[in-house]
Amino acid sequence: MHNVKTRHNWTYEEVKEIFELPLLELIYQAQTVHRKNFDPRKVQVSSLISIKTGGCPEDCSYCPQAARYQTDIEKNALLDLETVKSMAQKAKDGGASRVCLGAAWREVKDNGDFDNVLEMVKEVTSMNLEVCCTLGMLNEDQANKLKDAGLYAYNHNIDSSEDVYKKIISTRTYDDRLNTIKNVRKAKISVCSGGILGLGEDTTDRIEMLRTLANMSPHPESVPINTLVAVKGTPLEENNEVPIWDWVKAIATARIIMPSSVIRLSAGRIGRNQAEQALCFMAGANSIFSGEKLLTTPNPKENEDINLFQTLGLIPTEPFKGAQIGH
Ligand code: SAM
Ligand code: DTB
Ligand code: SF4
Repeated sequence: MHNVKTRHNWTYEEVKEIFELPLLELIYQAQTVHRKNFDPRKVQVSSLISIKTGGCPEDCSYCPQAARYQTDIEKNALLDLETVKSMAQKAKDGGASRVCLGAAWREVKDNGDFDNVLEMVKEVTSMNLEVCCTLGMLNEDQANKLKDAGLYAYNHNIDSSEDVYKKIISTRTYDDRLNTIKNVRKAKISVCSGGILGLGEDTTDRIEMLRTLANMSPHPESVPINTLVAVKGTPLEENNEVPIWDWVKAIATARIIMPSSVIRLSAGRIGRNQAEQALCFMAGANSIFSGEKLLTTPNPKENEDINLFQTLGLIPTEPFKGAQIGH
């Protein structure tokens, strides 16, 4: 049995040994670690708001928002403050403790749009909501400005192993990604970083991705584990749906090697039944994205999630009561 001591020096072999445990043993160990660190009934609920949709110059093969792929999404320029506030209020009324403002940008630029985002961060934070942003690459100065505006968390995923990353994105490097995460960390903003299953990776890549996250010091406070939402028009449109067992395995391994992080059952919940999602919670997931849309793709409807929480006896976490920064 793996104890709950937080470590940042995992070897590939150690993570592999956990990842390849017999599945029910893995779930049991993950649930045991989970209960030592968290209230097992509490699940943190985040809601995504796409503040700037589509037209992105990057070539991430999975992403419907990349300008170079012909996908059926509704593009828009940066939303105005009032629209964002009313969407945030709706998310709060629906039980969300965090809203994540997402922009289809390669990087933040020091311009009027960024000033408007800083204003959104201030206003939404004052509604007693945790605000997370995902805006692409950031330098140290921009991270500090977001922190000063009250930003609670910043999402920047490593997506997969470095090897797979090179195959799915050519317009930036894994090191660019890690560097932004460092800038966020330096600004004392809570880090949200995870990945996507179903990009064509093998088990080795999944283990490497989880090991890279677990060897960050401190661990990301929040770790979204997405499964690919295959979107027509993107290079990965024909990829197969990730089997639920693969999702459970990745979540359980993440739970054991990052015992105090919030593990988010992220994109890809739509079409998964209650029993499948319950297995993910048993394996240590303790966060979801709520709302009928992720950024551009569908997510379970509000009443389905209310029903899920009722059936499983889950309770949404209050704002600012999740994982503390720096473990
Ligand atoms: N442009 C910024 C960036 O790339 O960091 C922020 C927005 S981007 C859409 C945020 C994350 O969404 C990506 O890093 C990726 O992990 C995830 N994502 C995008 N498209 C996805 C898809 N089709 N299925 C699952 N996850 C996806
Ligand atoms: C994360 O890991 N997943 C979210 C959030 N962080 C920004 C995004 C999922 C996007 C899924 C595809 C879409 O809806 O466009
Ligand atoms: Fe752009 Fe982010 Fe989509 Fe990549 S994942 S194409 S950077 S919006």
